[in-house]
Amino acid sequence: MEDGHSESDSGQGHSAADGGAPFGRLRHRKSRGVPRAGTSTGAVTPGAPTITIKDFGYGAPLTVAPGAVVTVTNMDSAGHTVTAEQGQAFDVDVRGSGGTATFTAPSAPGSYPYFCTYHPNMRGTLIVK
Ligand SMILES: [Cu+2]
Repeated sequence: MEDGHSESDSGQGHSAADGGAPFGRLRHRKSRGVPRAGTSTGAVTPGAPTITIKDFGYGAPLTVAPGAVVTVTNMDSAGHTVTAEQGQAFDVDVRGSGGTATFTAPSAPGSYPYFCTYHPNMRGTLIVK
C-alpha cells in the first residue's frame, strides 16, 4: 500500500486573483438618445447611408452595414442608375434634379463596384462590412 502521498493542493488550484473584472460584460452603449419623433415625412433619415450623385460622379466609396438601406440622391439634371457590376446585388434608377431612390445593401460583406447604365464611365464602390 501507498502510504499517503501528499496531494495537498487537490481541489483548490486557483491562484488568487478573483477580484479582477469579469469579462463577458463588454457592452457598448451606443444609444445616444435616438429621437423618436413622429415627424417622418419620408425625408432622408439623418445618419442614413447616402450616395449623392453629382457632376456625373458617385463620390467616395460608401461603407455600410450588411442589409443597410442606402439612399441615393441625384443632383444632376440627367438621370442615373446605381447598378451593381455583378450578381445583380442592387440596381436602382434615380431621376435627376434632386431625385432619390433607395436600395438594400447586400448582406454579404465585400466590395461591390457599381456603375450607371446610362453613362457606363460613371463608377463607384459600395463596401459592405
Ligand atoms: Cu448616369
